[in-house]
Amino acid sequence: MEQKMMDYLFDLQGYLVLENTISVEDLSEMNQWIDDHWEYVEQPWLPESDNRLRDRFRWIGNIQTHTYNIENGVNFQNIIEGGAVFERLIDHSSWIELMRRYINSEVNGLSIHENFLNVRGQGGYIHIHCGGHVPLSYLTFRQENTGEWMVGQINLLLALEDIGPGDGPPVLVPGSHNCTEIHPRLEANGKGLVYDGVTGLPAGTALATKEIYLKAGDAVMFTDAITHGSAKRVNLGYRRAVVYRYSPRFVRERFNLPHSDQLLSRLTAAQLDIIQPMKPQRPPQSV
Ligand SMILES: O=C(O)CCC(=O)C(=O)O
Ligand SMILES: [Fe+2]
Repeated sequence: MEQKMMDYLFDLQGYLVLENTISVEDLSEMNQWIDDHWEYVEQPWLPESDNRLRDRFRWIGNIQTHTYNIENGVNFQNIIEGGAVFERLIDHSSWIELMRRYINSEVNGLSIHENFLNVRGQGGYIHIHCGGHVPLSYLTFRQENTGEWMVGQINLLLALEDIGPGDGPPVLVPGSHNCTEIHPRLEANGKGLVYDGVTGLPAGTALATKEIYLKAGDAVMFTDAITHGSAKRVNLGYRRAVVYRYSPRFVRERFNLPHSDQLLSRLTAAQLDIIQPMKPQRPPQSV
């Protein structure tokens, strides 16, 4: 699609669907990674105890089995530690120039706020969250005075298998990044919420949401300012997706998970600039 058309649609809707973004080899390699780690899908967390869920997350090297809420399924956080195929996604040519353009990386630099692989079984979903009403620092979209791009976070959700009706697709409220009215499900006692922790309902049943269907290898990129979540997965089996969130370099990593020396030594200079945008500074070693 022509750049001008993409700009118009991204501005208007707050999201773009990118088709066929990655090779079939990369797709099957990522699916193979999931198959190889299936025991973590079946038993993502350490046995129940008095500990909070976050104390029960497991580790595969530097990758953490995480969830925001148990119904979201398992997030393999820090999946860039999972091998070359996940490293390639950091600055993949199918989307990196769009990220740079809309985040305005010439001024803001570029970083990844969070990267994970999500596997979600039957009954799983995400509650509705975000929207134009939320005063969260990285939910910017444009510079107010000049109108230049200044998107504070763009999520890239890549489907590793087809995601259709009943598969628990992501849902978005098109245009809601520009909406000042509070989405009805995000209003409690006259105040706007960031996240619907009140109703416990899947986002797919909320007003004005649109299900986004993706073929394996397609991706949806959306401003985190848009009101979104996912529909409940009613079909058997599991939804497989990868999420990388791009932000200005001033936005710190969400969970501060470790980068191994091996990973850092393998990354290209361009990838390293994204993963470690603020290089650690140390005084010179005294002898
Ligand atoms: O899992 C989904 O479909 C939605 C994910 C989501 O809310 C996000 O990536 O910010
Ligand atoms: Fe989200």
